[in-house]
Amino acid sequence: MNNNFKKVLMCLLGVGIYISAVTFPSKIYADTIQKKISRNNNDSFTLPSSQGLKGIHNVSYDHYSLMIDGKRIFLYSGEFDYWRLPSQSGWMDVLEKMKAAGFNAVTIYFNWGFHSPKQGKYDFSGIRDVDKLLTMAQKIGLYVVARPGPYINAETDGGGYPGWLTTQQGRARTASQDYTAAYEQWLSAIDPIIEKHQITNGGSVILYQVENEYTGGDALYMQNIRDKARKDGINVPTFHNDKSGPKGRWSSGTGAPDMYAYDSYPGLAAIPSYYGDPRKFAPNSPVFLAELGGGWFDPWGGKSYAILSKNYNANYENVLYNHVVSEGATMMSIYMTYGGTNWGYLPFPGVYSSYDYTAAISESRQLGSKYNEEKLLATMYRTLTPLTKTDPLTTIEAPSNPNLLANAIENSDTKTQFYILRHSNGSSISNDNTTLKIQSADGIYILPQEPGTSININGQESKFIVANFQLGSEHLVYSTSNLYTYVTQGNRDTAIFYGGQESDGETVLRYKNQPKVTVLCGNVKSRYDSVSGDLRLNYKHDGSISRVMIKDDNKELMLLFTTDITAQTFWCEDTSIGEILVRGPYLVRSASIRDRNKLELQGDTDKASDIEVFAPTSVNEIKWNGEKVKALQTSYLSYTFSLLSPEQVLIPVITNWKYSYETNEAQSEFDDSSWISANKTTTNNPVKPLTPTVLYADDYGFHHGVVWFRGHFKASGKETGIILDGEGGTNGAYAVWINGFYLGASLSGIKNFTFPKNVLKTSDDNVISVMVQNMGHDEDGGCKDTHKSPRGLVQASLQGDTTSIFWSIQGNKGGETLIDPVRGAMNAGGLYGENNGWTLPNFPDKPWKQVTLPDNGKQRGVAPGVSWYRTTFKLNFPKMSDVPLALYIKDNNTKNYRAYIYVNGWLIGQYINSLGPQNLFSLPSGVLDPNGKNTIAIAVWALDNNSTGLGEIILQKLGNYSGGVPVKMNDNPSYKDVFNKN
Ligand code: IPT
Repeated sequence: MNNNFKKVLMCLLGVGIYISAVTFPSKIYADTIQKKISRNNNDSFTLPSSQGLKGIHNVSYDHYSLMIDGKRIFLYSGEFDYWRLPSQSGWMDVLEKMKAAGFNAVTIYFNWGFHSPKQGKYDFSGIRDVDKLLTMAQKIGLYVVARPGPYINAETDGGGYPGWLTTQQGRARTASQDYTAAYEQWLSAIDPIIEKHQITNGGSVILYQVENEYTGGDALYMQNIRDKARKDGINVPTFHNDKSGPKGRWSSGTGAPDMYAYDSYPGLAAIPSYYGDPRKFAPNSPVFLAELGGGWFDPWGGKSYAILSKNYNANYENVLYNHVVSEGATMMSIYMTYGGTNWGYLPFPGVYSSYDYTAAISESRQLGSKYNEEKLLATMYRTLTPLTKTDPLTTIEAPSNPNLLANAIENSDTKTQFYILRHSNGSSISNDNTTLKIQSADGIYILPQEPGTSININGQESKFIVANFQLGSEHLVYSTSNLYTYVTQGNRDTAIFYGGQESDGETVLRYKNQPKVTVLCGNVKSRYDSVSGDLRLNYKHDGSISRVMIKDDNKELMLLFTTDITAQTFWCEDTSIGEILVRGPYLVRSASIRDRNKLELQGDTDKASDIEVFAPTSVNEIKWNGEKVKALQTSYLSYTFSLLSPEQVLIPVITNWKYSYETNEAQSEFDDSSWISANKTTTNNPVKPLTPTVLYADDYGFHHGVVWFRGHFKASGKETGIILDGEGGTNGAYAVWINGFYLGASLSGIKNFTFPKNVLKTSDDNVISVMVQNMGHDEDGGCKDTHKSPRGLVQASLQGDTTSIFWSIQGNKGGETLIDPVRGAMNAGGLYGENNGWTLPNFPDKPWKQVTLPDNGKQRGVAPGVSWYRTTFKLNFPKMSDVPLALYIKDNNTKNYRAYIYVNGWLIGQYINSLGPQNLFSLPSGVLDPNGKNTIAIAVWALDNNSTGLGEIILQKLGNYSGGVPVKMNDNPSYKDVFNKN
């Protein structure tokens, strides 16, 4: 073992460990509890605790911050939209992970279309049970920022509007009569649920958003949503989300909600300096980012989230968020914090099934570097309570290095100062050293004082320098390290400071009398100046943890200096006896105290892990996930124990595929007599059809997935072809047959299809079959009714003669009256297989043909159109494990086919082989049974002769964690249940 490594190890484990299964006299630190409730700095406090939120509270705000019961909070929220995770246990997992990272709130869009298959019908059951979701958030201890629209945007079908709303005459997002009646109906359904969960009624909802990025001019519309909310009992503050930077829309006058808020997605462009601007036109609101970019979405044919995450990375977040705070923001919500999956027909045409967004918590609920970074930031913002009441500090001198920029803010009561340093070009990755002059109540200093050292900004990062701050019982003059957090246990405070690998650190504290400084571990120089009372510590940040104990009278301060990466291995958990620190595991979900001195930790591990716990010395037993551990006490006054690596799991190879062709609708003998006659001659749609009757799917109650048209005509014999305009939205496609003969396919738009010789039956019935794929409804971001862009056929004219065609239409079985309400509107498409239960568990596929994958359809003589592949596989994962799985489609992208992937009857992904980029589909547990039989059904739509068949299908393990949230399976109706077969 080399010496350096030995040192690191010793520093991590503590020298002179004395072994004892923890049993020592239990002292009760009652005073600790009192102290925790109000951190001694100002009047802020850190509700909600991990013990959940209880009681009735009120919400107010001023120019500086939001207040709960008059106490200021820094709102660090994250967007999590439940409808992109069809699993209640998944919700629990995501919310616990947010709480564990230090988020104190969750922001939720409520999606109207997700709950309403039909006008007047609203469903809040199962995966739509938002009452349960809000109860979960409260129990976990998260405030909720509620955003029920009615319009939400969010890259989802119609921007959150239900399909049936596209048939209205009145313009959406205005005060038009029919639209008003419709959205009031939605609010009457959702508001009472939100109302009940308001913090003012004993829940945890603290804010309510009115509309979303409304750039239309209808003030009465905006006013009415707010009035309606008030009528429905919403009494927490309302706000709006102004579009793309602080433009001041709806900050005052008719239609203005209580507070002003806006969104900002600077992306990779220069970081704007507008964050404090709302103070000019909304002087009574705190600086509130209702959405602050935590990544970005990827379109069909896009780069892929793997590539995007290289740019929207942890460093990007570090620089952007600290900058936003440096301009006075005290309320922010990171969009997205968990993006999830556009399962079913949730996406608008611009996005594919994964909505990972490069968010802190990945689509498969996994944690990586962005999560870890956000944990550092969220915890710091919460720890630095004086951040909740600051004004800009305008007297600041520029840093000595001109490549760098410093912003400063100061608390107007405590005079605590925050200097935020970064490269003036936010995405610069150069290494720069500087000094910085500061002037606080403690004096004037040039940082750092230690000769030969400097403040290092290495690469894309920022420094958050705190000065004149009450750190527990002690006074921090300043530190050039970032403060992660501190905890108070009895008469001891423990604080963690960090900086980049090998960067210089200087921390100065003030003591009346020279304290006793003991460097327990690492290389830390200390010097005391008896004139100023300054105790200055100098060190370098490295991967080991330098530990310094400072004793003064009977107070102790333990300082831990380390790197950002090592700091990220710490978890800060609130318990009834104060906050504790846990270092080492992949995740600590929660900590609690039982019987006064027994510590119970809940968490996840991804490998064998050495754990260190900083807890009050009263603790005499530690349990990890319910199991007592052998804890040792270290010479650093902490406890250590080890956890084993997760059990290995076996992932089955998927075989035994069954195959069947469908596309029955294309055959001339197909009986379409039960179909709806497409005979409407008028439509409210602003786009007027070029056909004698209306051929818009939505006008006939078919809002999602594929619709089929069959057009009958008596041929004169002169017809030479047909011009069609099939509209499924961007990236949509349609396919055409005449009398069962395949004419070809086209992307959304106009195409001329020529009839080959001898397919027409003169003076007889001929049938044109058209299959149109709906990629979802457009959003209505511009308030132009664009969600009404037609889906279906806009034009259909025979060439060569003026022969009339009589059309009928078929979409998802039952239309707005769902045959499978459990899985809901977003799971209901109109393929033959979808309408006949081929997607469902236990569908009798015995008679189907056996095939192996990859399947070369052409070799087998398969015609273009739709084929299905079905199989089952079993899983049997260990108890208390979380093994995220994904389904990988492996094929070359030259083939022109599209696929719908069903798992246990849930459409978990749409695939376009020629477009990509997605070929890995996350399988949410709850949909997937980790301990049972699972059914896969894949519909493959080949758009040409050479593209039939399917590539390889591989089940992939994305991770293996011990811990997790026990999976509660969704209601999962089988073929028999849905089709009443027995
Ligand atoms: C902002 C929307 O409010 C949100 O719903 C979502 O669409 C997000 O953008 C992008 O993912 S729109 C803003 C970027 C103009």
